[in-house]
Formats: sequence, structure tokens, C-alpha cells
Amino acid sequence: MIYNQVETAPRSELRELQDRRLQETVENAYENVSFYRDALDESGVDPDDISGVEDVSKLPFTTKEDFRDEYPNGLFAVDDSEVRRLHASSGTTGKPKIVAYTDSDLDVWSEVVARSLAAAGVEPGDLVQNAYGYGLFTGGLGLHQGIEELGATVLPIGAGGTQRQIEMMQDLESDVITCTPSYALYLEETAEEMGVDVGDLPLSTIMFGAEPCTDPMREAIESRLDVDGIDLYGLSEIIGPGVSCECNEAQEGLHVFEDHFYPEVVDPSTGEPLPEGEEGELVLTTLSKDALPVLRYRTGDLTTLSYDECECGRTTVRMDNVTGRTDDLLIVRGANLYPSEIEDVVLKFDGVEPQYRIDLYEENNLDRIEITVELSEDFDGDVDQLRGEIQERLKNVLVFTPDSLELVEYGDIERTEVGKVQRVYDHR
Ligand code: DLL
Repeated sequence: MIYNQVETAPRSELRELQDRRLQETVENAYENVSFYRDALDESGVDPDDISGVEDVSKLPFTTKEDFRDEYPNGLFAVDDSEVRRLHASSGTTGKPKIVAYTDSDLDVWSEVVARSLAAAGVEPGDLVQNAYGYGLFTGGLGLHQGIEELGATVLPIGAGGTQRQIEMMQDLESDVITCTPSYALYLEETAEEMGVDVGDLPLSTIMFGAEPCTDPMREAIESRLDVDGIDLYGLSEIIGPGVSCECNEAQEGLHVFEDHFYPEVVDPSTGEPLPEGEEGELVLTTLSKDALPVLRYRTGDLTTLSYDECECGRTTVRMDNVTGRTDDLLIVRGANLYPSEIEDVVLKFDGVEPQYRIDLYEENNLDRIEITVELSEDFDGDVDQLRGEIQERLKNVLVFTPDSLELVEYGDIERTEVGKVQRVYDHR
């Protein structure tokens, strides 16, 4: 279902809207945020120089560090009395990034989440079990208000309490669950442990997001839970969940809600814009945010953009599933590789679970990388042979041999019940 006809508008119409909204956003940022006034003045850009999105690359970037430096509210563009809600994104180090919403921002957010749900095939009247964490994280409340906006029913169960999740899902017959991909797998394992026949669960759709999910991981979720898995993307600095979402017709790339967020892909090392189809870092500019307008935010997420027509009828650009971040890059003895590349190779083997961890150490000034992968519960083959095959494939596909590849028993790798999963442990 298409929630708002703007999603199918001719691209020229969309462009006009983007042009106008970009001008307004730059004016708002320049007038009301001293950080942006200084940054624009320093780059020699006057808001009048920006007549539309073709001028976007004249604007300076905003980075994660800028959010930290301006902590807590240096990037806010409205008076405190107009801020209706705050959220925070917890980084791994330092202060969180605080984000703010006016009434109008909250309306936009509900709308883009409702559009995402509709794109996923969720319908008014469906019961959506929202298993994202409530609180400062944007997942819980972000999904919550969008589910209500769509006219579906929300079960605000939040993260964790997995047995209760399964019982309520059965008793209330939830049609949809919203959660991280790692939690979807944990839910399936817990249902098995409870003796619940997973095939009998009422779910038809899982909307997963907030974490990367490679193709083999998605296949594991879809086949084990017998559901459609729909990828939902977003980040607190821009709005939260609802920046882009897959459609259930094609499930190929995430439609960016381009009337509210302008996407670019740039070379992560030079910052130069890349042509359509080339992989690079996603940069987003908000087009309608009042409390926290953000110009050219370096998301760190790696993707490509495609303007090809989609079978669902939406005319909006699609971004590829995000499976890596610029700061995930592992540089091991001169080889550059992303954890998702390792995941993609390892999880394609029969006999292993979609559960693994990567440990990095420094030994005598040399990097050491250890990979640990879990065997399936019913694996009864030769472990050494499987290890050899995985090593061979890593070498052939990634030109890389880990210092150690350990295959451990089913259940040996710790699961994450609440929050985002961690797979890489850098002890260096
Ligand atoms: O994770 C917002 C969200 C909540 C998105 C629920 C989807 C569903 P943050 O905590 O600020 O916000 O983290 C944002 O998470 O820059 C990506 O690196 C990653 N991320 C979010 N969605 C996806 C996804 C929420 N679908 C950061 N695929 C982003 C891969 C994702 N990575």
C-alpha cells in the first residue's frame, strides 16, 4: 500500500519540493544555529547561493563530532519552549547525541514511519508488536507513533522479556513484529526452547532495522520464522527510524522518503559526490526538520543509490541495504575488510548458525584476528573439514586468512536480548 501519493510523484515535482525545502532548511540553520552560520561563513556560502538540491554540494558537512562538540543543544534551531520531545543516541564513547523534535517534526516522523509500515505491507487493523526499546532510543517511540498513525494496533511491549513476547504474540495473534535482526533470531531460538512450533506463530512480517543484516542473515530470519523480512533504516541525528524502507513488492533496496531527506553518496576519504550506483558513504540532509535541521550529515553508513523504477510504483530513489560502516573497516596486516564481508562468506555454509564474533588483538606490534562461529544444533559432520572449507572460501573470496577460526558448540556465543548486537571486539 502507498501511504502518501507524494511517493509516486513525477521526479520533476519531487525536485521542486526538494529545492524549496532545502532553501528553507538552509535559511533556518543559518538564522538560528550559530554552528551553521559560522560553518557557512567559513566556506564562503551565503544561503542565497543555494537555489536547490543541485547546489547541495556547496554546503559544508556535518559530522558525528559536531554533534558531540555542540552537546547538548548547540545544534537546536528553535526556542526550548517549542521542543516537544528529546531523544538520545548512545555512542560507544563519550557523550550521547541529543536530538530534538517540535510538534511538526513529530508529525513528519509519524508520517514517514507510517509510510514505511505501509511499504512493508502492514495494514490498518493489523497488530504490530513493537519490540524496539522504549526510552531515549528512537526505535521504540518512533515505531509506536507511526503504527498508530497508520491506523494499525500497537503492542508496546518494548525490548526483552522474550518468553512473554512469544506468549503474547500467540495469545494476541500479532501480525507483525518490529525488532533488530539479531533479536528476530533470538526470538526464534527461544520459541524452539519453549517447545513452540515456530511455523505456528501468527507473524507474517518482521520489520527489522537498527543493525546491519547481510543476505544470508536475512534468509535465516525469513526461513526460520517463515515471514517476510522488511528492512527499515534510520538514524537519530536525522529523525530516527523512517528515513528509508523496503517495499514488500520488490524487497530490493530501501525507498528514501526523499521529500523529507535528501541523500547523497560520497567517497568516504575525499568527500566527493559519487555517481549513481557507486558505493560510498551516505550523506543526508533534512528537508523539513524545524528543531534540528541537519546539513549534509556524514552517516558513516556505506550504500549505493539507484534511481531505477521500482515495481511498487514509488518513484523515490532506493538505497542498498546497509551492511557496513566506514568506521567498521578492519585493517588487518594491510588487508582492508568489513565484518559484513566475513559474515557473508561464513553464514553461507550449511552447518553453522548465524552467530559469530570477531576478536582483534595486537601481538608483537602485529594485528591478530580471531573468528568464532557457532555450529548448528544438529551438526554431525567433521568439524575440521568444515573449518578448512570456510578458511578456503575466506581466502578465495576475501584474500584473507584469519589467525584462528574456531567453531564452537551451538549456544556458546552470547546472545543480545536488549539493544544492538556487538560482533566485533577490538582488544587492541
Ligand atoms: O537505530 C534508528 C532505527 C530504529 C532504525 C529502529 C531502524 C529501526 P541510531 O541508534 O541512531 O538509530 O543508530 C543509527 O544504526 O547510522 C546505521 O549504522 C544503523 N542502522 C539503522 N538502521 C539500519 C539498517 C536507529 N536497516 C545507525 N541496516 C545507522 C543497517 C542500520 N544499519
